[in-house]
Amino acid sequence: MKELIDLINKAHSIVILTHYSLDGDALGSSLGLALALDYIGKEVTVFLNESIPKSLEFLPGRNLISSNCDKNADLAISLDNSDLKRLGDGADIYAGAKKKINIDHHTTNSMEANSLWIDQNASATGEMVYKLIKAMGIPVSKDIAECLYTAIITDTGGFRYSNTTPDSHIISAELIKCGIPFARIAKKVFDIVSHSKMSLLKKTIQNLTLYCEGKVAVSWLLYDDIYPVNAQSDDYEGLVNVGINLEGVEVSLFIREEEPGRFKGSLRANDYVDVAKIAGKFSGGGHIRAAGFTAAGNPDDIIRRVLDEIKKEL
Ligand SMILES: [Mn+2]
Repeated sequence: MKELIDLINKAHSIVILTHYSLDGDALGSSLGLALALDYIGKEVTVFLNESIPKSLEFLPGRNLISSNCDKNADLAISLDNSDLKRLGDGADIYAGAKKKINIDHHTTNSMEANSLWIDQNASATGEMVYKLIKAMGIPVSKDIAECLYTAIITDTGGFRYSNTTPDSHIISAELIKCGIPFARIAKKVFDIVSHSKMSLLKKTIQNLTLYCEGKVAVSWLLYDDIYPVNAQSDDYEGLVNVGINLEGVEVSLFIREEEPGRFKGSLRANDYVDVAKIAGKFSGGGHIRAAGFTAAGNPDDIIRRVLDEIKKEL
């Protein structure tokens, strides 16, 4: 911690970087730290080269975001990112900075830095940023608290995932004391559904079909379902869960036609099936209970081929 603070104190221009395909922890921890460093007079920017998901548009500190950052900053701080490639266009900015700090909670991390702080027990990078801000003696404003609270609730699924710790709750309690509208934040992050997502959900539920005595749920969206509703990438998030959360289901398969004839598949399992192995048969991959793949051709054929592999693993 002393080493980190020393590097920060010596720097004037600081660029904060995080992984692409932004999530609540990536953006929340980045904006929370940026607001804190801005408060103590640093020239700080958060590098982003993608649009902010609608569910996170409410986060404060967006004036500190830029897609055009100093390539020779005094200090680059990488947050919530385990791999240089996942910084996307930010990789050059990280490489060009005079000093580098890497703060993350992933189990594997291949980032090089002058100072590393990896805590696999932290539920979110936002938790670590909270500890850093406190250690630096910077007051946690309501805006900072909103950012860090969002980071923690998104990475813990609202304190429901197994990565939740007493610290996640203790820090969140401190953040709530700052007067943040926590119920409104949770609603924005977890509950509000866009009109296009609602259309996709309706169709996903309509198409849901059960196999293997109800142990396997399959659903799909065709290009003609997706194209007219003008869906954004985060509108697809969680559609595979419609099947996996149905009572009695062990494996859920969801495919969507990204472009005519090209499908993206998601697989989820509840307790015992290794879906990474199944995805591997289609040149995909992932984790044992959550995996994905891509496939080309006719949807009935793709579903039949994946079902054959699922049956072998059930
Ligand atoms: Mn995270």
